[in-house]
Amino acid sequence: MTKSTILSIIVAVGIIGLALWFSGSSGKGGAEVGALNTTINGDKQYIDIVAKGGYSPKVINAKAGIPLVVKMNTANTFDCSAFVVIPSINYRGTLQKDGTTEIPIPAQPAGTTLRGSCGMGMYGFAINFI
Ligand SMILES: [Cu+2]
Repeated sequence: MTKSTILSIIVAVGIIGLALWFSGSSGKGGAEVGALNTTINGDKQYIDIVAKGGYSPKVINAKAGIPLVVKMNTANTFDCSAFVVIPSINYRGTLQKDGTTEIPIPAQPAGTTLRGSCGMGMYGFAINFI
């Protein structure tokens, strides 16, 4: 082997090593998606919230840019958390007392937060689009 062949092998190994290192670190970046609380199914994402004496979870991380369906689950919910207001999408609705009411939310831009509350504003929840 000539010196230049050896040199080019060293350079090639170096480039491959760098490429692997970068793809490894971007893989870790991708794992941040695990911070999402929603379940993505097809071109929509879904989150279950329990509405009873407030909302649980109160803070949700959702994916920006795709529609979200909030599934509000109630079980003998007779308090005011059964009335949901999400001002920025003009949503006002009464949940069924027992069961699941779906609230469709159109795709939102990254870095925005959508806030919802009960009718009187004493119980709240927030959805961060990341
Ligand atoms: Cu209330």
